[in-house]
Amino acid sequence: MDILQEMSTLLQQGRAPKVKELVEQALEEGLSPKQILDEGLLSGMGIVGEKFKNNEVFVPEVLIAARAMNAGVEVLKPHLVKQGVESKGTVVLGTVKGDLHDIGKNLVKMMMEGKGLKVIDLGVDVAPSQFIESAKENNADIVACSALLTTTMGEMKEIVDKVKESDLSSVKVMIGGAPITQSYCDSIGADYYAADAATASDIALKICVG
Ligand code: B12
Repeated sequence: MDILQEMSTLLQQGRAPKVKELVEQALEEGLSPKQILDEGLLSGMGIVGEKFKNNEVFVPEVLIAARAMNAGVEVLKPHLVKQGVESKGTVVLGTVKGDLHDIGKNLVKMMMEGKGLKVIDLGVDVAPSQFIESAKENNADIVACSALLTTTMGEMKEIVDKVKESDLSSVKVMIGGAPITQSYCDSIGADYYAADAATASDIALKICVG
């Protein structure tokens, strides 16, 4: 089997040490870091994302595959920076104030990173002002907010209002989490809603690269 195809398969199986080894081997064989990233790691993560969206694999498999992806990316990182591969866009991501649920947010982060986006993860219990400050500091394309509680989802309206009030007119607000719906998204004037991490990363990439 071709080394990149093998890397993709092992990543889907979540075999982090093997993936790391193959990335090292591919670099030694002279493959370009970008080719390894696109055709080995991102291709594998893309397949996992599709399967997750179709309920063919579940949260544990995605987390394990993402760990394998991270192991491979760690080896590639210095080479990618050297080669000047730029990130495709910047997303400021967090779980809203009062809410400590982060499993879904972390999946969104992994899938977005898997698409080549830079994700600034503000963690959980993030106040609206923190989203705004970070978006300004990092020249973000997207502010992405997660909420799992009906009592905290109202925070998203404040974030949307604050983005509109500040000089961040080109920044899009994306929202998600179990209680969030498209109609809620429309009612608070947020730009995008996605029901799952794979769709969230597809939309984010489209926003950033057109
Ligand atoms: C795990 C869990 C916890 C864990 C959280 C651990 C952690 N590190 O996250 C713990 C035990 C800490 C917890 C605590 C609480 N929980 Co809780 N919890 C859950 C549970 C069982 C699973 C949530 C989860 O991780 N799902 C798996 C992930 C993968 O799914 P997800 O988050 O929905 O994310 C997906 C999508 O929504 C989307 N997505 C998520 N974020 C984003 C963001 C963007 C931008 C986009 C586009 C998409 C997107 O993509 C993800 C992947 O596809 C849910 C039940 C449920 N059905 O949701 C209850 C649930 C959310 N919890 C609930 C409650 C009540 C609480 C507590 C108040 C309980 C208590 N009395 O203390 C506390 C609140 C603590 C707090 N302040 O946040 C209720 C909420 C009810 C409501 N109507 O608001 C639920 C629904 C359980 C229930 N049926 O009662 N909880």
